[in-house]
Amino acid sequence: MTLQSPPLLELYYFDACPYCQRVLKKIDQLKIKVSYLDIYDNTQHMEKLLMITGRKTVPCLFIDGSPMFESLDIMNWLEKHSEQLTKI
Ligand SMILES: N[C@@H](CCC(=O)N[C@@H](CS)C(=O)NCC(=O)O)C(=O)O
Repeated sequence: MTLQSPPLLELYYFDACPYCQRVLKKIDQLKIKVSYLDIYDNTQHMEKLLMITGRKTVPCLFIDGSPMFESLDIMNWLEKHSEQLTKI
């Protein structure tokens, strides 16, 4: 995937999820700007995740509105596109 402009990144997650933690660590390492949506901190986030994807599974990274599941896929995608992403 070639990115035309830096995409909006939104991560649905919760703290106690180990798969989320490894994605959070990768985001931190790469210093990528991401919006965080904790699904237990705010039930509206979980409802939105369920409404859009039909699933409650996290981590889920929305890339310009398109959901990506699987922590390893998300980490690989972030790594691959890191240079084109907005940094903090
Ligand atoms: N293989 C997935 C596992 C993700 C997973 O099992 N997440 C748990 C939380 S730790 C979850 O969301 N379970 C609830 C569900 O799938 O509905 C990954 O690596 O992302």
